[in-house]
Amino acid sequence: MLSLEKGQSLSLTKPDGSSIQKIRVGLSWDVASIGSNVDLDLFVIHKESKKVAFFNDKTAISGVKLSDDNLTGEGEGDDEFTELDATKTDNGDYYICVNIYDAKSRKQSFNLVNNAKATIYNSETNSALASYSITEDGGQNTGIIVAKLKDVGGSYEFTALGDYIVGDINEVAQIVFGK
Ligand SMILES: [Ca+2]
Repeated sequence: MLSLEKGQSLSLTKPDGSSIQKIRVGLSWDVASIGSNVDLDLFVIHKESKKVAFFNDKTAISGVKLSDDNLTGEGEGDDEFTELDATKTDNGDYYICVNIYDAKSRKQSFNLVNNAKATIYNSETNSALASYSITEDGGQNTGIIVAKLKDVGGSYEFTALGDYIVGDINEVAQIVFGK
């Protein structure tokens, strides 16, 4: 499987060059803390429409689905994922983000989280296309803008970002809207 570096882009096409219309991006992480759980939440922002799909409003963006909310990061494989359907999404930039739930009052940050990794799949065939490991130390940050999926008209281009930020979902959304 292809391993992407920060900033690297990939056109999501089949070997014959045709576009893959259904894409899944899964996120896995290990929690390093002893004691209280760290609840990471995957969410998706569509920059152009300023819509945000998150655990409390999973269907906010047409063509974007979210998995069930994993509260602890326990379990094998992807802990949370999103699926995008290029026949239903609009052109523009979809940002895949992750945030620590209630980080401020729980006094948690990404220094408690290890081995954050995004995997991109062809959702039609359930085959993994590429992965992106976020290797930097997360320090006191509470969120990551993991990647951008650009809908270029019926197909997607993936860009690995891995930008750490401090803020809750609303604050992350404001940062993305300003990009
Ligand atoms: Ca969660």
